[in-house]
Amino acid sequence: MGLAALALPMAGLATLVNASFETPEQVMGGYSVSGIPGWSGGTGVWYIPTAGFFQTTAPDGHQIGYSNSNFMAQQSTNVIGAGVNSVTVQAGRRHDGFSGSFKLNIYAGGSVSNGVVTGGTLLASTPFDYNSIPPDSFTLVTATYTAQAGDPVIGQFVTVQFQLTAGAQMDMDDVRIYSPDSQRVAPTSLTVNYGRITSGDATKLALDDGDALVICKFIVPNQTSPIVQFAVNGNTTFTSLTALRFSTKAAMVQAGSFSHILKLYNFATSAYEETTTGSIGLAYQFYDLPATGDPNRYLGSGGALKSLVQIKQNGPSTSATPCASFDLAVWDLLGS
Ligand SMILES: [Ca+2]
Repeated sequence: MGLAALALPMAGLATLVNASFETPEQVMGGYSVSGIPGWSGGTGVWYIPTAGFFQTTAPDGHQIGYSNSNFMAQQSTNVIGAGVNSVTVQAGRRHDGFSGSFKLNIYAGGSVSNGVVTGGTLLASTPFDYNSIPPDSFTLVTATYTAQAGDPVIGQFVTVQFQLTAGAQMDMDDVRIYSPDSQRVAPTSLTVNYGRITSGDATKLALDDGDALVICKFIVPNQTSPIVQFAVNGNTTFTSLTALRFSTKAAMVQAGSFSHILKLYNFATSAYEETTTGSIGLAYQFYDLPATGDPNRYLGSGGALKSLVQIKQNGPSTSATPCASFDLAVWDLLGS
């Protein structure tokens, strides 16, 4: 697969605050009721499943957002660009009768208060009817606006709104914005430092499609060393970045106690920095490492990008040579 095929200008970076509703962190089955950080007009976040109320896991992370209000909104730092602009959300239906239907609205600009958008331009509105999906499930809802060159909304901030249209409660997760100033870049190559590839190659990391790269423990130099470590390299056509996030979707193949670690490569200092560590088990999870500060230190000459993925073993496993599956490893960028 060539470089051009791996740069997917349609895909994007959620530049919304708390787009996956993981803040504030709840205990399993727990929920908050006093607003959602980042969101105007929302009610709370909820760590599902909860027996009798929502009997499935969150589409992304552990928690979903829910609102018992008529409106919920947030203005992003994405701007409308010439071309295709879209917003997606995982819209959910609860187990019980307290579900609701809503519209996903995209505005250009405006100001947000109590979930209501004032002064903006409504660009797209897609209805979600909770009766269209089974209880305890989610479905992807997309609203799209195509801006032609010279469109006066170009350059205005993308504002996302959820508008209750029927029933009691809006339930959602994983809000994403795709705009022409954003780019998703998949690795063009990878270098395995620890572990041995048993299936797949760098091309398996481009899409969240269940077709994974599998790397197993092999020769480990010492007990503190990761059992799996690989660097991924990619290239963007952007020459300047305003935001960067490296994400993976990964799972262990065998049971045990393991950590999943991501690091970003600073081309200015020739060293890895910024790390996120999470636990990794048998179920696929998404892991995100957003850059802090000026992301241009992570942009090398010719648009080079480099990040590191590690698996550490923290205790016994059912296998002497445990394996990890990596379905996705991508950089989401905002820039030009
Ligand atoms: Ca979530």
